[in-house]
Amino acid sequence: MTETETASAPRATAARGGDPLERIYADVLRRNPGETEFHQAVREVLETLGPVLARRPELAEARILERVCEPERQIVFRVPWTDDAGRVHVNRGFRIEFSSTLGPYKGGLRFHPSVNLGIVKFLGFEQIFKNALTGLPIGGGKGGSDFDPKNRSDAEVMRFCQSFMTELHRSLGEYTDVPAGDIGVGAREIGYLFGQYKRITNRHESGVLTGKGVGWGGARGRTEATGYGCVLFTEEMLRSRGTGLDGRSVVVSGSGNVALYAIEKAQQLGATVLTCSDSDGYVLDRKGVDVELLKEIKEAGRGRVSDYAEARGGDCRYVPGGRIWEVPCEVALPCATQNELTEDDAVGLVRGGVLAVAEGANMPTTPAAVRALREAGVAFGPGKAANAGGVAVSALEMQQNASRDSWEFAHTEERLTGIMRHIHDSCHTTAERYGSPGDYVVGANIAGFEPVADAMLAQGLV
Ligand code: NDP
Ligand code: 2IT
Repeated sequence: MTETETASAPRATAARGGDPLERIYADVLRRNPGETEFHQAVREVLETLGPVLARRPELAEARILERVCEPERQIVFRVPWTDDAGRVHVNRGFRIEFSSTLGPYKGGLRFHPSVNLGIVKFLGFEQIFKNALTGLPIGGGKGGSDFDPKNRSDAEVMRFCQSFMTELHRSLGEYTDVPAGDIGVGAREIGYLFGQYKRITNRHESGVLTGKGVGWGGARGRTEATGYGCVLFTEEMLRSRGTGLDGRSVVVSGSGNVALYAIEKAQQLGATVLTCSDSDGYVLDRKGVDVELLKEIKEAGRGRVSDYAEARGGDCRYVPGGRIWEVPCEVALPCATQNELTEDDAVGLVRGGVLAVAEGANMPTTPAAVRALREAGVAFGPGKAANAGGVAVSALEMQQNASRDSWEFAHTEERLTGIMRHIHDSCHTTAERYGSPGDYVVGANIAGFEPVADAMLAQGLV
Protein backbone atom coordinates (compact mmCIF):
# COMPACT_ATOMS: atom_id res chain seq x y z
CA MET A 1 0.00 0.00 0.00
CA THR A 2 1.37 3.42 -0.89
CA GLU A 3 1.60 6.24 1.64
CA THR A 4 -1.02 8.29 -0.26
CA GLU A 5 -3.47 5.46 0.19
CA THR A 6 -3.12 5.35 3.96
CA ALA A 7 -5.03 7.65 6.24
CA SER A 8 -2.08 9.02 8.12
CA ALA A 9 -0.70 11.36 5.48
CA PRO A 10 -3.27 14.08 4.77
CA ARG A 11 -3.70 17.22 6.80
CA ALA A 12 -2.22 15.64 9.89
CA THR A 13 -0.88 18.84 11.32
CA ALA A 14 -3.11 21.34 9.56
CA ALA A 15 -5.86 21.44 11.99
CA ARG A 16 -5.32 22.79 15.53
CA GLY A 17 -8.08 25.40 16.02
CA GLY A 18 -10.26 24.93 12.86
CA ASP A 19 -12.42 21.96 12.02
CA PRO A 20 -13.01 19.99 15.25
CA LEU A 21 -12.88 16.67 13.42
CA GLU A 22 -9.47 17.54 11.98
CA ARG A 23 -8.30 18.55 15.47
CA ILE A 24 -9.47 15.23 16.90
CA TYR A 25 -7.76 13.34 14.10
CA ALA A 26 -4.53 15.30 14.56
CA ASP A 27 -4.60 14.35 18.27
CA VAL A 28 -5.12 10.69 17.40
CA LEU A 29 -2.07 10.84 15.10
CA ARG A 30 0.06 12.58 17.72
CA ARG A 31 -0.89 10.26 20.58
CA ASN A 32 -0.68 6.98 18.66
CA PRO A 33 2.46 7.32 16.53
CA GLY A 34 3.12 4.71 13.87
CA GLU A 35 -0.26 2.99 14.24
CA THR A 36 -1.19 3.42 10.57
CA GLU A 37 -4.11 1.01 10.44
CA PHE A 38 -5.64 2.60 13.53
CA HIS A 39 -5.24 6.05 11.95
CA GLN A 40 -6.92 4.77 8.79
CA ALA A 41 -9.90 3.33 10.66
CA VAL A 42 -10.39 6.48 12.76
CA ARG A 43 -10.14 8.77 9.76
CA GLU A 44 -12.70 6.75 7.81
CA VAL A 45 -15.22 7.15 10.63
CA LEU A 46 -14.47 10.81 11.43
CA GLU A 47 -14.82 11.79 7.77
CA THR A 48 -18.50 10.89 7.85
CA LEU A 49 -19.55 12.31 11.23
CA GLY A 50 -19.52 16.04 10.42
CA PRO A 51 -23.29 16.20 9.80
CA VAL A 52 -24.01 14.47 13.14
CA LEU A 53 -21.91 16.94 15.11
CA ALA A 54 -23.51 19.81 13.22
CA ARG A 55 -26.98 18.65 14.28
CA ARG A 56 -26.01 17.66 17.81
CA PRO A 57 -23.67 20.14 19.54
CA GLU A 58 -24.09 18.31 22.87
CA LEU A 59 -21.90 15.51 21.49
CA ALA A 60 -18.98 17.89 20.92
CA GLU A 61 -19.49 19.48 24.34
CA ALA A 62 -19.25 16.08 26.04
CA ARG A 63 -16.15 15.25 23.93
CA ILE A 64 -17.78 12.01 22.82
CA LEU A 65 -15.47 11.57 19.84
CA GLU A 66 -12.28 12.24 21.78
CA ARG A 67 -13.43 9.65 24.31
CA VAL A 68 -14.49 7.07 21.75
CA CYS A 69 -11.07 7.25 20.04
CA GLU A 70 -9.28 6.44 23.31
CA PRO A 71 -9.54 2.78 24.42
CA GLU A 72 -10.90 2.27 27.92
CA ARG A 73 -8.00 -0.10 28.60
CA GLN A 74 -5.04 -1.54 26.66
CA ILE A 75 -3.45 -4.76 27.81
CA VAL A 76 -0.08 -5.83 26.36
CA PHE A 77 1.69 -8.89 27.72
CA ARG A 78 4.48 -11.42 27.26
CA VAL A 79 3.58 -14.90 26.02
CA PRO A 80 6.44 -17.40 26.53
CA TRP A 81 6.05 -20.96 25.26
CA THR A 82 8.14 -23.92 24.14
CA ASP A 83 8.05 -25.66 20.77
CA ASP A 84 8.14 -29.43 20.27
CA ALA A 85 11.95 -29.41 20.26
CA GLY A 86 11.99 -27.68 23.65
CA ARG A 87 13.10 -24.30 22.25
CA VAL A 88 11.78 -21.22 24.02
CA HIS A 89 9.75 -18.61 22.09
CA VAL A 90 8.51 -15.23 23.26
CA ASN A 91 5.49 -13.62 21.63
CA ARG A 92 3.49 -10.52 22.47
CA GLY A 93 -0.19 -10.67 23.45
CA PHE A 94 -2.72 -7.84 23.17
CA ARG A 95 -6.25 -7.13 24.30
CA ILE A 96 -7.74 -3.72 23.62
CA GLU A 97 -10.84 -3.16 25.73
CA PHE A 98 -12.12 -0.29 23.66
CA SER A 99 -15.68 0.42 24.72
CA SER A 100 -18.00 -1.17 27.30
CA THR A 101 -20.75 1.39 26.66
CA LEU A 102 -23.28 -1.02 25.17
CA GLY A 103 -22.18 -4.27 26.83
CA PRO A 104 -19.14 -6.37 27.75
CA TYR A 105 -16.11 -5.84 25.51
CA LYS A 106 -16.69 -8.17 22.54
CA GLY A 107 -14.46 -9.03 19.62
CA GLY A 108 -12.11 -11.64 18.27
CA LEU A 109 -8.50 -12.66 18.79
CA ARG A 110 -6.11 -12.66 15.83
CA PHE A 111 -2.96 -14.82 15.74
CA HIS A 112 -0.80 -13.71 12.80
CA PRO A 113 2.85 -12.60 12.56
CA SER A 114 1.74 -9.14 11.35
CA VAL A 115 -0.23 -8.37 14.54
CA ASN A 116 0.85 -5.23 16.38
CA LEU A 117 -0.77 -2.61 18.58
CA GLY A 118 -2.01 -0.48 15.66
CA ILE A 119 -3.71 -3.44 13.99
CA VAL A 120 -5.45 -4.57 17.16
CA LYS A 121 -6.57 -1.00 17.85
CA PHE A 122 -8.01 -0.57 14.35
CA LEU A 123 -9.92 -3.80 14.76
CA GLY A 124 -11.15 -2.84 18.24
CA PHE A 125 -12.25 0.60 17.04
CA GLU A 126 -14.24 -0.87 14.12
CA GLN A 127 -15.76 -3.39 16.47
CA ILE A 128 -17.44 -0.68 18.61
CA PHE A 129 -19.61 0.52 15.72
CA LYS A 130 -20.08 -2.90 14.14
CA ASN A 131 -21.38 -4.30 17.40
CA ALA A 132 -23.69 -1.32 17.87
CA LEU A 133 -25.12 -1.91 14.39
CA THR A 134 -26.23 -5.41 15.38
CA GLY A 135 -28.63 -3.86 17.91
CA LEU A 136 -27.41 -6.41 20.49
CA PRO A 137 -25.91 -5.49 23.89
CA ILE A 138 -22.19 -5.85 23.16
CA GLY A 139 -19.31 -3.39 23.58
CA GLY A 140 -16.15 -3.36 21.45
CA GLY A 141 -12.77 -5.02 21.92
CA LYS A 142 -10.12 -6.99 20.05
CA GLY A 143 -6.97 -8.90 20.83
CA GLY A 144 -4.39 -11.24 19.52
CA SER A 145 -0.73 -12.02 19.17
CA ASP A 146 2.11 -11.97 16.66
CA PHE A 147 2.24 -15.77 17.08
CA ASP A 148 2.02 -17.66 13.76
CA PRO A 149 0.03 -20.89 14.11
CA LYS A 150 0.94 -21.92 10.55
CA ASN A 151 3.08 -25.09 10.41
CA ARG A 152 2.86 -25.51 14.19
CA SER A 153 1.77 -28.83 15.67
CA ASP A 154 -1.44 -29.06 17.70
CA ALA A 155 0.68 -29.48 20.83
CA GLU A 156 2.61 -26.27 20.09
CA VAL A 157 -0.61 -24.34 19.44
CA MET A 158 -2.03 -25.72 22.69
CA ARG A 159 1.01 -24.63 24.72
CA PHE A 160 0.87 -21.19 23.16
CA CYS A 161 -2.89 -20.83 23.86
CA GLN A 162 -2.42 -22.00 27.45
CA SER A 163 0.33 -19.44 28.04
CA PHE A 164 -1.72 -16.68 26.37
CA MET A 165 -4.77 -17.45 28.53
CA THR A 166 -2.72 -17.81 31.71
CA GLU A 167 -2.06 -14.09 31.43
CA LEU A 168 -5.29 -12.88 29.80
CA HIS A 169 -7.80 -14.76 31.97
CA ARG A 170 -7.70 -12.11 34.72
CA SER A 171 -9.13 -9.54 32.29
CA LEU A 172 -11.96 -11.71 30.92
CA GLY A 173 -15.41 -12.74 32.13
CA GLU A 174 -18.90 -13.18 30.68
CA TYR A 175 -19.88 -9.73 32.02
CA THR A 176 -16.49 -8.14 31.34
CA ASP A 177 -14.76 -9.17 28.14
CA VAL A 178 -15.70 -11.99 25.75
CA PRO A 179 -13.22 -12.91 22.97
CA ALA A 180 -13.86 -15.09 19.90
CA GLY A 181 -11.88 -16.05 16.78
CA ASP A 182 -10.41 -14.02 13.93
CA ILE A 183 -7.49 -14.70 11.56
CA GLY A 184 -5.55 -17.71 12.83
CA VAL A 185 -7.98 -18.41 15.67
CA GLY A 186 -10.61 -21.04 14.91
CA ALA A 187 -12.30 -23.94 16.69
CA ARG A 188 -9.01 -25.56 17.75
CA GLU A 189 -7.61 -22.41 19.37
CA ILE A 190 -10.92 -21.50 21.07
CA GLY A 191 -11.00 -25.02 22.55
CA TYR A 192 -7.50 -24.72 24.06
CA LEU A 193 -8.20 -21.18 25.31
CA PHE A 194 -11.47 -22.22 26.94
CA GLY A 195 -9.92 -25.27 28.55
CA GLN A 196 -7.20 -23.18 30.16
CA TYR A 197 -9.64 -20.49 31.34
CA LYS A 198 -11.83 -23.18 32.91
CA ARG A 199 -8.86 -24.80 34.63
CA ILE A 200 -7.44 -21.59 36.06
CA THR A 201 -10.74 -20.14 37.27
CA ASN A 202 -12.43 -23.43 38.21
CA ARG A 203 -15.57 -22.11 36.48
CA HIS A 204 -17.38 -23.58 33.49
CA GLU A 205 -18.23 -20.06 32.39
CA SER A 206 -19.57 -20.79 28.89
CA GLY A 207 -20.23 -17.16 28.04
CA VAL A 208 -16.59 -16.09 28.40
CA LEU A 209 -15.65 -17.09 24.84
CA THR A 210 -17.72 -17.53 21.68
CA GLY A 211 -17.11 -19.78 18.71
CA LYS A 212 -16.95 -22.79 21.04
CA GLY A 213 -17.60 -26.34 19.88
CA VAL A 214 -21.32 -27.08 19.55
CA GLY A 215 -21.01 -29.95 22.02
CA TRP A 216 -19.83 -27.64 24.83
CA GLY A 217 -21.78 -24.41 24.54
CA GLY A 218 -21.11 -23.21 20.99
CA ALA A 219 -23.96 -21.86 18.90
CA ARG A 220 -24.90 -23.83 15.81
CA GLY A 221 -24.35 -21.44 12.91
CA ARG A 222 -21.51 -19.37 14.43
CA THR A 223 -19.02 -20.98 12.05
CA GLU A 224 -21.09 -19.98 9.04
CA ALA A 225 -22.31 -16.62 10.38
CA THR A 226 -19.78 -14.09 9.05
CA GLY A 227 -19.63 -15.43 5.49
CA TYR A 228 -23.38 -16.06 5.32
CA GLY A 229 -24.11 -12.65 6.78
CA CYS A 230 -21.84 -10.91 4.28
CA VAL A 231 -23.68 -12.53 1.38
CA LEU A 232 -27.09 -11.77 2.91
CA PHE A 233 -26.03 -8.12 3.21
CA THR A 234 -24.89 -8.14 -0.43
CA GLU A 235 -28.23 -9.61 -1.51
CA GLU A 236 -30.04 -6.82 0.36
CA MET A 237 -27.88 -4.14 -1.34
CA LEU A 238 -28.62 -5.66 -4.74
CA ARG A 239 -32.33 -6.00 -3.96
CA SER A 240 -32.54 -2.33 -3.06
CA ARG A 241 -31.29 -1.74 -6.63
CA GLY A 242 -33.91 -4.08 -8.07
CA THR A 243 -31.67 -7.08 -8.69
CA GLY A 244 -30.04 -9.99 -6.78
CA LEU A 245 -27.22 -12.52 -6.65
CA ASP A 246 -28.95 -15.21 -8.69
CA GLY A 247 -26.90 -15.91 -11.84
CA ARG A 248 -24.14 -13.45 -10.91
CA SER A 249 -20.39 -14.06 -11.13
CA VAL A 250 -18.63 -13.56 -7.80
CA VAL A 251 -14.97 -13.20 -6.84
CA VAL A 252 -14.17 -14.12 -3.23
CA SER A 253 -10.69 -13.62 -1.77
CA GLY A 254 -9.34 -15.71 1.10
CA SER A 255 -10.09 -19.33 1.94
CA GLY A 256 -10.52 -19.14 5.70
CA ASN A 257 -13.61 -19.11 7.87
CA VAL A 258 -15.24 -16.04 6.32
CA ALA A 259 -14.40 -16.87 2.70
CA LEU A 260 -15.58 -20.50 2.87
CA TYR A 261 -19.05 -19.63 4.09
CA ALA A 262 -19.37 -16.58 1.83
CA ILE A 263 -18.72 -18.95 -1.08
CA GLU A 264 -21.26 -21.46 0.24
CA LYS A 265 -24.06 -18.92 0.74
CA ALA A 266 -23.42 -17.09 -2.57
CA GLN A 267 -23.78 -20.40 -4.39
CA GLN A 268 -26.93 -21.27 -2.39
CA LEU A 269 -28.38 -18.00 -3.71
CA GLY A 270 -27.62 -18.99 -7.30
CA ALA A 271 -24.32 -17.19 -7.94
CA THR A 272 -21.17 -18.73 -9.40
CA VAL A 273 -18.07 -18.15 -7.28
CA LEU A 274 -15.05 -18.11 -9.56
CA THR A 275 -12.19 -17.81 -7.08
CA CYS A 276 -10.64 -18.30 -3.67
CA SER A 277 -7.14 -17.41 -2.47
CA ASP A 278 -4.51 -17.46 0.25
CA SER A 279 -1.40 -15.39 0.81
CA ASP A 280 0.49 -17.45 -1.81
CA GLY A 281 -1.88 -17.07 -4.77
CA TYR A 282 -5.40 -17.53 -6.11
CA VAL A 283 -7.48 -20.18 -7.83
CA LEU A 284 -9.65 -19.50 -10.87
CA ASP A 285 -12.37 -22.12 -11.17
CA ARG A 286 -14.76 -21.02 -13.92
CA LYS A 287 -17.23 -23.85 -13.26
CA GLY A 288 -17.69 -22.51 -9.73
CA VAL A 289 -15.68 -23.37 -6.62
CA ASP A 290 -16.52 -26.81 -5.20
CA VAL A 291 -17.00 -25.61 -1.64
CA GLU A 292 -17.22 -29.07 -0.08
CA LEU A 293 -13.85 -30.00 -1.58
CA LEU A 294 -12.36 -26.66 -0.48
CA LYS A 295 -13.65 -27.17 3.08
CA GLU A 296 -12.17 -30.65 3.19
CA ILE A 297 -8.76 -29.31 2.16
CA LYS A 298 -8.81 -26.15 4.31
CA GLU A 299 -10.78 -27.02 7.44
CA ALA A 300 -9.93 -30.67 7.83
CA GLY A 301 -6.46 -30.75 6.26
CA ARG A 302 -5.12 -27.20 6.86
CA GLY A 303 -4.08 -27.26 3.19
CA ARG A 304 -3.52 -24.49 0.63
CA VAL A 305 -5.62 -23.32 -2.31
CA SER A 306 -2.95 -24.78 -4.62
CA ASP A 307 -3.87 -28.21 -3.15
CA TYR A 308 -7.50 -27.45 -4.03
CA ALA A 309 -6.62 -26.64 -7.65
CA GLU A 310 -4.66 -29.87 -7.94
CA ALA A 311 -7.45 -31.96 -6.40
CA ARG A 312 -10.13 -30.25 -8.50
CA GLY A 313 -8.31 -30.81 -11.80
CA GLY A 314 -10.03 -30.02 -15.14
CA ASP A 315 -9.57 -26.41 -16.22
CA CYS A 316 -9.33 -25.12 -12.65
CA ARG A 317 -6.20 -22.93 -12.59
CA TYR A 318 -3.86 -21.90 -9.74
CA VAL A 319 -2.21 -18.50 -10.20
CA PRO A 320 0.75 -18.18 -7.81
CA GLY A 321 1.26 -14.67 -6.45
CA GLY A 322 -1.40 -13.17 -8.75
CA ARG A 323 -3.84 -10.30 -8.11
CA ILE A 324 -7.23 -11.90 -7.60
CA TRP A 325 -9.07 -8.66 -8.48
CA GLU A 326 -7.91 -8.93 -12.08
CA VAL A 327 -10.67 -11.54 -12.54
CA PRO A 328 -13.74 -9.69 -13.95
CA CYS A 329 -16.91 -10.22 -11.94
CA GLU A 330 -20.28 -8.69 -11.03
CA VAL A 331 -19.79 -9.01 -7.27
CA ALA A 332 -16.53 -8.86 -5.30
CA LEU A 333 -16.24 -10.06 -1.70
CA PRO A 334 -12.82 -9.40 -0.12
CA CYS A 335 -12.67 -11.89 2.77
CA ALA A 336 -8.93 -12.18 3.61
CA THR A 337 -7.31 -9.20 5.33
CA GLN A 338 -6.92 -5.40 5.58
CA ASN A 339 -5.91 -3.29 2.57
CA GLU A 340 -6.00 -6.21 0.13
CA LEU A 341 -8.05 -4.32 -2.49
CA THR A 342 -6.26 -1.21 -3.77
CA GLU A 343 -7.28 1.72 -5.97
CA ASP A 344 -5.88 0.03 -9.09
CA ASP A 345 -7.85 -3.10 -8.25
CA ALA A 346 -11.02 -1.02 -7.78
CA VAL A 347 -10.56 0.76 -11.10
CA GLY A 348 -10.12 -2.63 -12.77
CA LEU A 349 -13.23 -4.02 -11.10
CA VAL A 350 -15.27 -1.01 -12.23
CA ARG A 351 -13.97 -1.41 -15.77
CA GLY A 352 -15.02 -5.07 -15.63
CA GLY A 353 -18.58 -4.09 -14.70
CA VAL A 354 -18.71 -4.83 -10.96
CA LEU A 355 -22.10 -4.02 -9.38
CA ALA A 356 -21.40 -4.61 -5.70
CA VAL A 357 -18.44 -4.97 -3.33
CA ALA A 358 -19.00 -6.10 0.27
CA GLU A 359 -16.26 -6.40 2.88
CA GLY A 360 -16.23 -9.84 4.51
CA ALA A 361 -12.85 -8.94 6.00
CA ASN A 362 -12.15 -5.91 8.21
CA MET A 363 -11.05 -2.86 6.20
CA PRO A 364 -9.89 -4.89 3.15
CA THR A 365 -10.51 -1.95 0.78
CA THR A 366 -8.03 0.95 0.89
CA PRO A 367 -9.49 4.47 1.28
CA ALA A 368 -8.62 5.35 -2.33
CA ALA A 369 -10.27 2.15 -3.55
CA VAL A 370 -13.42 2.89 -1.55
CA ARG A 371 -13.52 6.35 -3.13
CA ALA A 372 -13.16 4.90 -6.63
CA LEU A 373 -15.98 2.41 -6.06
CA ARG A 374 -18.35 4.97 -4.51
CA GLU A 375 -17.66 7.50 -7.27
CA ALA A 376 -18.43 4.84 -9.88
CA GLY A 377 -21.79 4.16 -8.21
CA VAL A 378 -20.90 0.61 -7.15
CA ALA A 379 -22.93 -0.65 -4.15
CA PHE A 380 -20.26 -0.76 -1.44
CA GLY A 381 -20.91 -2.56 1.86
CA PRO A 382 -18.32 -1.56 4.51
CA GLY A 383 -17.07 -4.29 6.84
CA LYS A 384 -18.62 -2.94 9.99
CA ALA A 385 -22.01 -3.58 8.40
CA ALA A 386 -21.34 -6.41 5.94
CA ASN A 387 -19.34 -8.69 8.25
CA ALA A 388 -21.32 -8.04 11.44
CA GLY A 389 -23.07 -11.41 11.15
CA GLY A 390 -20.22 -13.17 12.96
CA VAL A 391 -20.26 -11.06 16.06
CA ALA A 392 -24.07 -10.96 15.99
CA VAL A 393 -24.19 -14.74 16.26
CA SER A 394 -21.51 -14.54 18.95
CA ALA A 395 -23.97 -12.38 20.91
CA LEU A 396 -26.63 -15.04 20.30
CA GLU A 397 -24.17 -17.64 21.61
CA MET A 398 -23.83 -15.55 24.78
CA GLN A 399 -27.65 -15.51 25.06
CA GLN A 400 -27.80 -19.26 24.56
CA ASN A 401 -25.17 -19.77 27.26
CA ALA A 402 -26.91 -17.40 29.70
CA SER A 403 -30.15 -19.35 29.28
CA ARG A 404 -28.30 -22.70 29.58
CA ASP A 405 -30.05 -23.84 26.42
CA SER A 406 -28.98 -25.32 23.07
CA TRP A 407 -30.56 -23.94 19.93
CA GLU A 408 -31.09 -25.45 16.50
CA PHE A 409 -29.22 -24.19 13.44
CA ALA A 410 -32.47 -22.93 11.92
CA HIS A 411 -33.12 -20.71 14.94
CA THR A 412 -29.75 -18.97 14.60
CA GLU A 413 -29.95 -18.72 10.82
CA GLU A 414 -33.35 -17.09 11.00
CA ARG A 415 -32.10 -14.57 13.57
CA LEU A 416 -28.98 -13.90 11.47
CA THR A 417 -31.12 -13.19 8.40
CA GLY A 418 -33.26 -10.76 10.40
CA ILE A 419 -30.22 -9.03 11.89
CA MET A 420 -28.49 -8.57 8.51
CA ARG A 421 -31.71 -7.10 7.06
CA HIS A 422 -32.00 -4.80 10.04
CA ILE A 423 -28.38 -3.64 9.61
CA HIS A 424 -28.90 -3.07 5.90
CA ASP A 425 -32.09 -1.11 6.46
CA SER A 426 -30.70 1.04 9.25
CA CYS A 427 -27.61 1.91 7.13
CA HIS A 428 -29.87 2.68 4.20
CA THR A 429 -32.32 4.89 6.08
CA THR A 430 -29.59 6.63 8.08
CA ALA A 431 -27.73 7.52 4.88
CA GLU A 432 -30.96 8.99 3.48
CA ARG A 433 -31.65 10.87 6.70
CA TYR A 434 -28.22 12.50 6.47
CA GLY A 435 -28.51 13.40 2.79
CA SER A 436 -26.34 10.63 1.30
CA PRO A 437 -28.84 8.14 -0.17
CA GLY A 438 -27.33 4.80 -1.14
CA ASP A 439 -24.06 5.50 0.70
CA TYR A 440 -23.56 2.59 3.10
CA VAL A 441 -20.29 4.03 4.45
CA VAL A 442 -22.06 7.12 5.75
CA GLY A 443 -25.05 5.01 6.87
CA ALA A 444 -23.00 2.42 8.76
CA ASN A 445 -20.74 4.93 10.49
CA ILE A 446 -23.58 7.15 11.69
CA ALA A 447 -25.98 4.31 12.56
CA GLY A 448 -23.14 2.62 14.48
CA PHE A 449 -22.00 5.81 16.20
CA GLU A 450 -25.31 7.28 17.37
CA PRO A 451 -26.37 4.54 19.83
CA VAL A 452 -22.89 4.53 21.37
CA ALA A 453 -22.89 8.34 21.66
CA ASP A 454 -26.39 8.42 23.19
CA ALA A 455 -25.46 5.77 25.77
CA MET A 456 -22.22 7.58 26.62
CA LEU A 457 -24.15 10.79 27.26
CA ALA A 458 -26.58 8.90 29.48
CA GLN A 459 -23.81 7.16 31.45
CA GLY A 460 -21.98 10.35 32.42
CA LEU A 461 -18.28 11.11 32.23
CA VAL A 462 -16.73 7.65 32.42
P1 NDP B 1 -8.87 -17.24 8.72
O1 NDP B 1 -7.60 -17.31 9.47
O2 NDP B 1 -9.85 -18.34 8.81
O3 NDP B 1 -8.55 -17.02 7.17
C1 NDP B 1 -7.80 -15.94 6.72
C2 NDP B 1 -7.65 -16.01 5.23
O4 NDP B 1 -7.10 -14.80 4.74
C3 NDP B 1 -6.71 -17.11 4.77
O5 NDP B 1 -7.08 -17.54 3.50
C4 NDP B 1 -5.37 -16.38 4.74
O6 NDP B 1 -4.40 -16.95 3.88
C5 NDP B 1 -5.79 -15.03 4.22
N1 NDP B 1 -4.86 -14.01 4.74
C6 NDP B 1 -4.66 -13.68 6.03
N2 NDP B 1 -3.71 -12.75 6.14
C7 NDP B 1 -3.32 -12.49 4.90
C8 NDP B 1 -2.36 -11.60 4.37
N3 NDP B 1 -1.61 -10.80 5.15
N4 NDP B 1 -2.23 -11.58 3.03
C9 NDP B 1 -2.99 -12.38 2.24
N5 NDP B 1 -3.90 -13.25 2.70
C10 NDP B 1 -4.06 -13.30 4.00
O7 NDP B 1 -9.53 -15.84 9.14
P2 NDP B 1 -11.04 -15.37 8.98
O8 NDP B 1 -11.64 -15.94 7.75
O9 NDP B 1 -11.71 -15.56 10.28
O10 NDP B 1 -10.85 -13.79 8.81
C11 NDP B 1 -10.74 -13.17 7.52
C12 NDP B 1 -11.08 -11.69 7.65
O11 NDP B 1 -12.42 -11.55 8.13
C13 NDP B 1 -10.24 -10.89 8.63
O12 NDP B 1 -10.11 -9.56 8.16
C14 NDP B 1 -11.08 -10.88 9.90
O13 NDP B 1 -10.76 -9.78 10.74
C15 NDP B 1 -12.46 -10.73 9.29
N6 NDP B 1 -13.59 -11.12 10.12
C16 NDP B 1 -13.66 -12.37 10.68
C17 NDP B 1 -14.76 -12.74 11.40
C18 NDP B 1 -14.92 -14.12 11.96
O14 NDP B 1 -15.98 -14.39 12.50
N7 NDP B 1 -13.96 -15.00 11.81
C19 NDP B 1 -15.85 -11.79 11.66
C20 NDP B 1 -15.72 -10.54 10.96
C21 NDP B 1 -14.62 -10.23 10.24
P3 NDP B 1 -3.08 -17.66 4.50
O15 NDP B 1 -3.57 -18.99 4.98
O16 NDP B 1 -2.12 -17.73 3.39
O17 NDP B 1 -2.62 -16.77 5.63
O1 2IT C 1 -14.16 -9.00 13.41
C1 2IT C 1 -15.08 -9.62 13.99
O2 2IT C 1 -16.21 -9.16 14.08
C2 2IT C 1 -14.77 -10.93 14.56
N1 2IT C 1 -13.65 -11.42 14.40
C3 2IT C 1 -15.80 -11.68 15.34
C4 2IT C 1 -15.89 -11.17 16.75
C5 2IT C 1 -16.74 -11.99 17.70
O3 2IT C 1 -16.68 -11.66 18.88
O4 2IT C 1 -17.44 -12.90 17.27
